[in-house]
Amino acid sequence: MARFIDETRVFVRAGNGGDGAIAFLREKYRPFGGPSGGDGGRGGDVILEVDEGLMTLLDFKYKPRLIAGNGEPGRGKHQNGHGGADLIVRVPPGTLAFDEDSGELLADLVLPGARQIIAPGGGGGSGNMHFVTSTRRAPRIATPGGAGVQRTVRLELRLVAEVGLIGLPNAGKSTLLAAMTAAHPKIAPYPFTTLTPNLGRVITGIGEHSFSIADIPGLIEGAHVGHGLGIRFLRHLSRTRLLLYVLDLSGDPEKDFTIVRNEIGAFDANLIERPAMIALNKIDLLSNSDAAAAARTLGAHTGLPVFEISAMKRTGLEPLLAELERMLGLGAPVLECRN
Ligand SMILES: Nc1nc2c(ncn2[C@@H]2O[C@H](COP(=O)(O)OP(=O)(O)OP(=O)(O)O)[C@@H](O)[C@H]2O)c(=O)[nH]1
Ligand SMILES: [Mg+2]
Repeated sequence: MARFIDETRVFVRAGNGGDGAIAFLREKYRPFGGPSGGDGGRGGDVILEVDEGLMTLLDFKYKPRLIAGNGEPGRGKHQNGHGGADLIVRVPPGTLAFDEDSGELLADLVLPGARQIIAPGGGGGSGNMHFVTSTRRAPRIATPGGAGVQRTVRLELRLVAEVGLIGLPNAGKSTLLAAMTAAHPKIAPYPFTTLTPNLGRVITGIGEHSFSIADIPGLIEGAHVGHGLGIRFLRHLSRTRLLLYVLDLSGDPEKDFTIVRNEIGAFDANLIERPAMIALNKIDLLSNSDAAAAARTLGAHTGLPVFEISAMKRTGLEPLLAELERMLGLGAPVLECRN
């Protein structure tokens, strides 16, 4: 499996502009013709462009220097230099770019095909043909090309998903993702099976709508002070519109809810305000009446809608998906790939 990298640094350098030329026309019968030095070409830009097929910044580990082409100098006979080639760098949806030194946000790219220049190329210099005046017929003046911007850029990925799955390790988040989408995350009966986020897409209606779900590694008490895998993956919840708590009915779901809620609140208090609901999972392990009673208590305790499900047996998923869609404002759901 490809390694998931959601933060990295790259050095970027845009192209320098080409210098303007100093030249004079020397034609037969006109040995002292006018100034003819052309302009330098502008330097290429370094541009980020979203590629929907990418989900990690891993490529940049192997390609930490991104350099665009320099502009060519101007030439005689009024010829301008060619511009330097832009460097177009593909990044996953959800990529942010910051200037490492100033902290300035240079790009926040979400939609497929979205583009942003993160280092502009230098302008081309002017050739001497522009410096003629009535008193200065043969200027020996041209301007140099401008320097391209160079900077260290911190790239950060915040996955683009409408729904974020959160819960303790082993609650069944990855199982639920696999049940609702075509994703094939690793699932196993021990904590911290998921080490990096997984994304899946739920296709709804006749395929015209869809929304994506992020399954992030499980949280434990004290995650915000580094316990377990910590809270660094919680950044992937920042773009979600809705949080889905996955709680294991066979444990203590009320206590687990409180732990998870406290941890996400310690990371970012705004996350607590986000619309949320609960998938009370593993109902296959209890009798129907016990499950229903637990769901009622949990609903009263949390004030959130509670759905009784078995992600493993794929029961109770339709009402859950219908409510997710309703809250996201989409049409009726059709599950992708429910073998
Ligand atoms: N009986 C039962 N077991 C389930 C259900 N859903 C998940 N499991 C099991 O619970 C275990 C953990 O499931 P995962 O989907 O890996 O849990 P997770 O929340 O992704 O765990 P982490 O990745 O460690 O955070 C696996 O053995 C699953 O088969 C369910 O509805 N019923
Ligand atoms: Mg998992």
